Amino acid sequence: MPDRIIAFVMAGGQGSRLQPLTAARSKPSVPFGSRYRIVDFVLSNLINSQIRTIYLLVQYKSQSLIEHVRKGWTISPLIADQFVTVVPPQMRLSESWFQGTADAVRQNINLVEEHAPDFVVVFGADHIYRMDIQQMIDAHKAREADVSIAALPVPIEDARSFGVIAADSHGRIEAFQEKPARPSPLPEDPNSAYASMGNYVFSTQVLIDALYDAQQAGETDFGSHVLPRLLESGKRLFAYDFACNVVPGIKPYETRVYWRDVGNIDAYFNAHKDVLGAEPVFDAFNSNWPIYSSNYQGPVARVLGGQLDNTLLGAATVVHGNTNIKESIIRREAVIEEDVELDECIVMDYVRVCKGSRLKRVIIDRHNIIEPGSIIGFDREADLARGYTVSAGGVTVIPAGQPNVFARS
Ligand code: ADQ
Ligand code: ADP
Repeated sequence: MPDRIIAFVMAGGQGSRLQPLTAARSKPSVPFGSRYRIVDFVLSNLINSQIRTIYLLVQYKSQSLIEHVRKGWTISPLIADQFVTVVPPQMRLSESWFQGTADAVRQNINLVEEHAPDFVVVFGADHIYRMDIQQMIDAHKAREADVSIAALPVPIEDARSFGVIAADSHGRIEAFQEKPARPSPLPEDPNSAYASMGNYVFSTQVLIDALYDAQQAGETDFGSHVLPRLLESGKRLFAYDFACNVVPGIKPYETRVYWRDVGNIDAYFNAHKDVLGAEPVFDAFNSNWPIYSSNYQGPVARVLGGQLDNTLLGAATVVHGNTNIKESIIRREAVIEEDVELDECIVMDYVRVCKGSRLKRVIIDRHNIIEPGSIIGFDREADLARGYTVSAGGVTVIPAGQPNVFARS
C-alpha cells in the first residue's frame, strides 16, 4: 500500500514587505514570471510528487487566491481524494482566526483525523523552486524521523530572516532557532548558515500531539514554538538537505539547487532575472516537472514590429511597431503601443503602455494605463511624488489599478 499523505499549504501570510503588490492580495497570489502566481510552485511540486490531497490555508486578502485556485487548480472531478481546496479560518475551535502557522493547522486538525494519513506535509507557499517531495518523505521514513525540515545553506547575512538549524553529520537536528539575532554559521563554512525552508514532514501522531501541547501552552507558530519544543522533548527531528533533492529534467545550465524567497521587492525583481536568457538559471519549461497555473484560453502574443531582446510575452499581448524592449517580462492581455521603450520591466496583465513612454526597472501591477509619454524609473523623487513605491534597490512599483480600468477594445 502506498503511504497516505495529506498536505497543508500555508498561504495566509500578509507579505507586508512586498507592498504594494500585496495591497489587495496575499503573497502567494502575487503574479510571478510570464504566467504564474507564486503559489503555483509549491502546488506543482506537490502534484508532481503524487501528493494530491491538498488543503490551502488562507487568511489575509484571500479572494484573489481563491479565484486563482478556482480557475486553475481542479485536479480531478472524478477521484474524490485528489483536490486542492481552500480552507478559510472558520472559528471552529476558538473565537479568533489563525494566530500563526501552527494554530492554522491546529484549527483544522479534524481534517487530519478524517483522512488518517501516515504523514502530514506542511509547506509554505512563498517560494520559487522545484522539489520532489516524495524524496523528502523517503528520507523521513528511512531515518524513522518524527519531523523532517527541508533545509539549505544561505548567506550568513540573510540568516536572520530564517529558522536556523544545527545538525549532526546524519542530519539529526541538535538546535533550532527561529530568526536568531546572531545566527550560528555552518561548521564547515563561516559565511553560511543552515536555513529552514519552512517546509515540514510530520509523522501524523507527532503532529496531533504537538499541536495539542501547543494549544495548552498558548503557542501558535511552528518555527517559534512547536519545533523548538519538540526538539527539547527529545523527538527525532531531521534536516532534509535540499541539495540531495533531484528533480527530473533539470537542464545542465540551470542552478540545480534553486530556491528563492521572493519576500521583498528586490528579491522578487531579481528572481525574474533567473527565468530570462537563452540558458535561464530557472527554466520554466520542464516537461518532466511542469509548473502548472490557471488555464487561460486566449491566443498567443502578437508582435507587430520593433526590437525585442531577451523578453517574455504572455498570451494575447500585443506589441506595436517601433518599440524597443529589453530584458522584460510582459504578461497576458497587455498592449505596448508604438515608440515605447522598456528596459528591465515586469508588466503584468491588463496593462496598456501608451505611445512614447520610457520605463526602466519598473514593475507595473495589473489593470493599469501608463499615460502617453510617461518617463518612469529614472528619477526616484519624481516616482515617489506620483505615489509609486521605490525599493531600496531602485525598482519602481506602480500599484494595481481598479479591475476593468483597461478594457481592451
Ligand atoms: P516565515 O516565512 O517568516 O518563516 P511565516 O510568516 O509564519 O514565516 O510564513 C510561513 C508560511 O505560512 C508562509 O507561506 C505564509 O504565507 C504562511 N502563513 C503565515 N501566517 C499564516 C496564517 N496565520 N495562516 C495561514 N498561513 C500563514 C518560515 C519559517 C522559518 C523558515 C522560513 C523560510 O518559520 O523557520 O526559515 O519560513 O522561508
Ligand atoms: P489580482 O490579479 O490583482 O490578484 P484578480 O483579478 O485575480 O486580482 O482578482 C481576484 C479578486 O481579488 C477580485 O474578484 C476581487 O474580489 C479581489 N481584488 C482584486 N483587486 C482588488 C482591489 N483593488 N480591491 C478589492 N478587491 C480586489
